Amino acid sequence: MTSDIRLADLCARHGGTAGLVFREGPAGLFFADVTNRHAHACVCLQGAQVLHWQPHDQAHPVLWLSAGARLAPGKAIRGGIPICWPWFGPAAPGSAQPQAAGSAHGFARTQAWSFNGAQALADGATRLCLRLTDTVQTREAWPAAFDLELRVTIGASLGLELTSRNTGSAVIMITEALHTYFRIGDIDAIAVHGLAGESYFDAVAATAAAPAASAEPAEQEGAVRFPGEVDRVYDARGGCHIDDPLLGRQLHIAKSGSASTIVWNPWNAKAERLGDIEPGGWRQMVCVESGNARANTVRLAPGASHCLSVRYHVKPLRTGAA
Ligand code: TA6
Repeated sequence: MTSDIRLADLCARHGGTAGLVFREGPAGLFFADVTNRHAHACVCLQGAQVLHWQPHDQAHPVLWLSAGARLAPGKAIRGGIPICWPWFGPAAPGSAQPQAAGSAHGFARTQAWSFNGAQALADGATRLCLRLTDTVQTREAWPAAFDLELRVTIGASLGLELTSRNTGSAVIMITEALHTYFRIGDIDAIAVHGLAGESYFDAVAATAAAPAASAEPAEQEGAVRFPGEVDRVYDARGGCHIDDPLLGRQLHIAKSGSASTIVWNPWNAKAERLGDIEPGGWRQMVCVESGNARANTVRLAPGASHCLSVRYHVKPLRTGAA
């Protein structure tokens, strides 16, 4: 289907619902823009990736999108909410070899998802549904049959529900994460609360020290702060929140179906190596990701399904806290 027919088809079937407009970007990617009485949002159909969410009462977007993001077919987009699936990290659960270079965090975020519908909800929010099922290409990367659905609810809060279903005849094992980049005032000023006492894998310590350093989990003391690069996978089932005194807000993260919380900021050296973060851009972002990573593998029997869901909302922050 040529792109202009595809765009016309999307507009004909779903355009106009609940403030939804489709557009085609410069590199042929398709975007769904939503404006309702609560917020603006943008979702890229490649990867079903939420790129923007800004409630009307917020002076700044809640999600961070790199000014250096590569908006091109098959390229992972730096920012918003990438969907890491069916593996989080370099390799599929139980696989002997790391995946082919460039496929860290799985393939879902670089695949073209289908747009399955839009709904105007009674409270004025907009719900979008996108879907990805296995293809020859995905089966080459991961020999499994699956049906993956994302429901995005755009309102005064932002909700995502990622449902994985095993449509094959063999058990499948997945790891996953909603790899959310939050927009903050400055990395020096923020703190992440709600993870105190949780054990975590310190990926920075593991790469810097002997392999033994990666074996012993650490325990979080107090709030998470960012004196340098932080890359931690917490065993944590509860929510957390980010205190941002510079932007005067608290970003609240509620979740279900998730046994792992990942906290990441690349700091300057890694940001430069990544190559798609504008100079200094790393100072205005922090990743707090909800998923099931490392040992928290999700096992799906044939026909079984699993739902990972998050809900983000913003509250004012009294100055001086953090
Ligand atoms: O979630 C943290 C992390 O696993 C970091 O180790 C870093 O690799 C980040 O994800 C970004 O990964 P990406 O493949 O999107 O560049």
